[in-house]
Amino acid sequence: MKNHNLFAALRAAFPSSLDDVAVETDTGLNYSWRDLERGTAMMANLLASLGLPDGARVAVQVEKSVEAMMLYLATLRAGYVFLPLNTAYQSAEIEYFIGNAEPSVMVCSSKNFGWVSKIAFKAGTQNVFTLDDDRTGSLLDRAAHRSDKHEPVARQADDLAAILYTSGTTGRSKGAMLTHGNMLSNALVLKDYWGWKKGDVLIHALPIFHVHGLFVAIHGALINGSKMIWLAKFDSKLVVKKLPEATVFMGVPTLYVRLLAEPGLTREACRNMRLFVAGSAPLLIETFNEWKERTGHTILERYGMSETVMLTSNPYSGAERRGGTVGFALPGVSLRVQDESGHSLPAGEIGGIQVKGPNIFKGYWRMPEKTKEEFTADGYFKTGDVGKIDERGYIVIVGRSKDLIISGGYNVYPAEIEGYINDMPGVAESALVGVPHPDFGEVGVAVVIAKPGASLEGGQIVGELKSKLANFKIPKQCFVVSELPRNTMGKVQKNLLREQYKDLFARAAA
Ligand code: MCA
Ligand code: AMP
Repeated sequence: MKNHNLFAALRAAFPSSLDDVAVETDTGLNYSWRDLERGTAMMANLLASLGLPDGARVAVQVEKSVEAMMLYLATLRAGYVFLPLNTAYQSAEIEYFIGNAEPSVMVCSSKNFGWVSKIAFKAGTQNVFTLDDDRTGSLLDRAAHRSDKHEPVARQADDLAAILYTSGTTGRSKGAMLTHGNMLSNALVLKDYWGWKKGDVLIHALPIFHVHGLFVAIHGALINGSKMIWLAKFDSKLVVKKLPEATVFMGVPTLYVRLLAEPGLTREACRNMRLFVAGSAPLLIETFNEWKERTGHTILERYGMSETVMLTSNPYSGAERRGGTVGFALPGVSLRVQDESGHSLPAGEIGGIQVKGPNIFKGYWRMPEKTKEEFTADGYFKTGDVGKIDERGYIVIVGRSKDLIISGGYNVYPAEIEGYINDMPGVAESALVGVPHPDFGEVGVAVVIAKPGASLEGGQIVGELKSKLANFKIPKQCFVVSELPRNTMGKVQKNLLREQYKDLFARAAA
């Protein structure tokens, strides 16, 4: 019977000359395809030696490194379930994820071992390893003693490969369960749709704990046997320097905005480039146009979610790439726009975007009720994004029905931050809204009401949040006001707050 293990498919695409360079790092290290093959085999054998239960989760919060990527691949190879965690998450956030996912293995940076292992052991995790970005840590020490031969464990297309935490519409984070089949089908579609070819070189400058950097970029390069130029952290100068050696780049809009600020970004620097892909947040038309003017390249914008991997894309060839749109539904994906009563809308009309296809996730981890709510009776997933199909068939996202702020490509859920603010002494109520920002696209601004007699200070509230939450979730400003605008039902009118504060960061843009 065919093995649907995603790793097996990626491995099968490695070039026959295993000594070629697969990954070149910004510290001057070269990893060959053989290194990836052997390194992932040794890590997979280590995982196999731990006697983990079937479907065991391997939770990972480490700095970006090639070894961290290998750990992801090794987890697939060994047939377990990968659970990546943003390095910005702090203890309360990690405690929630570990408590919810109950991983059998936790891998963290050695500097965090003290607090992470405490949380993990308390939650029943039996194996806690360290992995640092300088090729050290107990994971590598232990894997070094293992065989470098390993047969990818047999998996069905429907078997779980990864869990990605995302908040979806409301409330606490939910684990989106992605299968081997979800990810492989998407990787194969994108290989074809984006015209991946022999000799392509990808600049990998995104974090590897979310869909964009971990799946779209890594799967894209590996399934095409393409070399990656690996940047541990996004650095606009370094990207510009490396552009002449590359053919493909992927980034969130903030990366494009920062690259445009580099005088070295010229047509000459992009002479070998074939494709610039943007996604994870709306790309402003100004950025799209400026990029075209400066580099001669038309950015290809696409749209996806943690629950679905990639859903739509502008065309690579054969038709125009239209700024301000996310292109067409990918082959195999059915996409429709519906109104609130469940009627499909004709082109041009705005409604909720719903999708179906082999890339759509299996459901939310241990939340069958929530999963049911997010699907229609005929099996479409409700994305929570609001959009329309334009007169030429291009999909345009106009907003979100979910209360979500996307800041620099990271999702911030107002309810979570409001919850923390509301728990502070002296706070009666709070609202977090997203406002335009020249660098991050959108950032959170908090508006707070004090309890009678309490005296609050915005800076202090921000300071307290910093000790509890990932840095990208921290409101860039916090205002203490005497009242919040409300509708007749008493509900806070966030649209009015967004309007009131929309120019807060406009000056920085000028
Ligand atoms: C950093 N800061 C931020 C953000 N990142 N503030 C708001 N939003 C952010 N995204 C703040 C920090 O809190 C800190 O503030 C200061 O900026 C410097 O932090 P540092 O980490 O040095 O920032 P940076 O290295 O300049 O990072 C900016 C970044 C990064 C490179 C744009 O945010 C990034 O890599 N974003 C990409 C996210 C991504 O991959 N998303 C894909 C999700 P202070 O100094 O006050 O402490 S996948 C997805 O969405 C779907 C499925 C899809 O379609 O792809
Ligand atoms: P995540 O929860 O990190 O998977 O983020 C998914 C959300 O990112 C989607 O539901 C959209 O709201 C947003 N998104 C992704 N790509 C785009 C895009 N090209 N334009 C606008 N929004 C996007």
